[in-house]
Amino acid sequence: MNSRQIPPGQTITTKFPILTYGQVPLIDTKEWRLRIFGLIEKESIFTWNEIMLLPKKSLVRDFHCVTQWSQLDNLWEGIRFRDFAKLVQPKSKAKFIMAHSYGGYKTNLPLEVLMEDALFAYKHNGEPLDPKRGGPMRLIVPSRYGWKSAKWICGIEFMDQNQMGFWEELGYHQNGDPWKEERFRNKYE
Ligand SMILES: Nc1nc2c(c(=O)[nH]1)N[C@H]1C(S)=C(S)[C@@H](COP(=O)(O)O)O[C@H]1N2
Ligand SMILES: [Mo]
Repeated sequence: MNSRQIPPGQTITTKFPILTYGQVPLIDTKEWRLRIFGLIEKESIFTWNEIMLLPKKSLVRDFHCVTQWSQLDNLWEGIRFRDFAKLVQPKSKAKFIMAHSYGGYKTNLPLEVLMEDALFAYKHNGEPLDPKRGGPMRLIVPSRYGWKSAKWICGIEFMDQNQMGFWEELGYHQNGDPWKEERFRNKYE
């Protein structure tokens, strides 16, 4: 028996689940770009070498997919969103972000959630992030369901109002906190 606390309705998996809508894009780090736009002081486009100049941070966290599997103790290495935000300076009006991915996937979150412990991750369990798992770079938002952790990240848009991403438009929750079981959006929200 594992006595570890996991969120309600979840089951621990020891497999290596991959959940992707559409095809896996293959992006060379030489071609990779991260576009920062919307309500920030300076719109900018980061190259791989530029983002790699920022401080690095390792994080061990459980990963919870809304389809009810949880994967324990993932070791991620990346750049903290918080450190990144210092550089791009969101305007005070910016309250939400849309994470954009290569391939067109997108997902929205309150800015303050990303400021907690979100990472731009490029390593998983000590290895460069596999393309299937979002390499070369993905977002990891440990406090939310997995769909908020956008793989193949290519853009962050800062917004004053919440807008819906891919799964959110299909009825999934705006916030997606697994401990509150925020799986689906209330019809009237
Ligand atoms: N770009 C993109 N990011 C994505 C997805 C996707 O389909 N496309 N799936 C999400 C979902 S539902 C989950 S649970 C996790 C799965 O991450 P994994 O494949 O590393 O297990 O990625 C999330 N990020
Ligand atoms: Mo998921």
